[in-house]
Amino acid sequence: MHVHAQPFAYEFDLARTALVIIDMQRDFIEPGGFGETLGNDVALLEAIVPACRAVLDAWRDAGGLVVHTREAHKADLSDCPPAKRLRGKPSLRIGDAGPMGRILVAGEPGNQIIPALAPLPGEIVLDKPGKGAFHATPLHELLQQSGISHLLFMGVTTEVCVQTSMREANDRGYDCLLLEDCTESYFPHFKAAAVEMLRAQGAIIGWTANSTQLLEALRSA
Ligand code: TIU
Repeated sequence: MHVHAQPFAYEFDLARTALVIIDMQRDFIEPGGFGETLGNDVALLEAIVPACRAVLDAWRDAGGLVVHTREAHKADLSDCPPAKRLRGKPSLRIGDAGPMGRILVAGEPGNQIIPALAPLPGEIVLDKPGKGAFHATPLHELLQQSGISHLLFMGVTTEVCVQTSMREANDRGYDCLLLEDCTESYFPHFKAAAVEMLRAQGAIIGWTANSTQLLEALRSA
C-alpha cells in the first residue's frame, strides 16, 4: 500500500504492519488524572479522538494488527523508578489516590483506555512503565512473532510517549509512520516541532501523514 506522506511516499504491506495506539487512557485525556497532576490543561487532547476512531475502525475492517499501550505501574510501584515518582512538584505523585483512583497504577479507573478506543478481544494491550513502548515490555518480541516490519503511530502525547516509542521502534528496524491528526500534545508548539523533526533529514526517524491519506490508501487497496 502507498500513502501520500512526508517527506516522501510511505509503502507498507498490511500483513506486516501494526497500528500502535499510545496511551489513549483517561489519565491523559480526562481531568483528575496524571496529565492534570503535572499541571497540564488536558482539554486539548480530546479533539483527536474522532480521527483516531476512524483510523481504528478502518484498520480493524482491513484486518490489521492493533496494539494498545497504557503508561501504567504495578500497584506496589516496583516498576516505577524513584527518579520518576519523585521528580518535580506534581499535585499528586504516581501511586497517590486521585479522583480516578491511584495515579498511573494498572487497573485503576484512570488507567483505562477511553471507551471510544477500547480494545477488542484479540488486540494486544501492553502496560508500559516508561515513556517508550519498547522499554521493559515484550512489544518487540510480539511484533517479531507476527512478522511486523512497519508501524503506524497514534496517541498521546506527541513529544513524550509517542516520539519516544517511535524513536525506539526506528532503532529496532521498523519503518514508522506518525498520523499527525491522531496525536496531540499539551503544548501545540512541541507537537509541531516533533512532527517536523521526526520526518526531517529524509525521514530520519520516520514518515508523517494525515489520517485521511491513510484512509484513502486503505480504500483504494
Ligand atoms: N506528560 C506527558 O506529556 N506525557 C506523559 O507523561 N506520558 C505520555 O506521553 N503518554
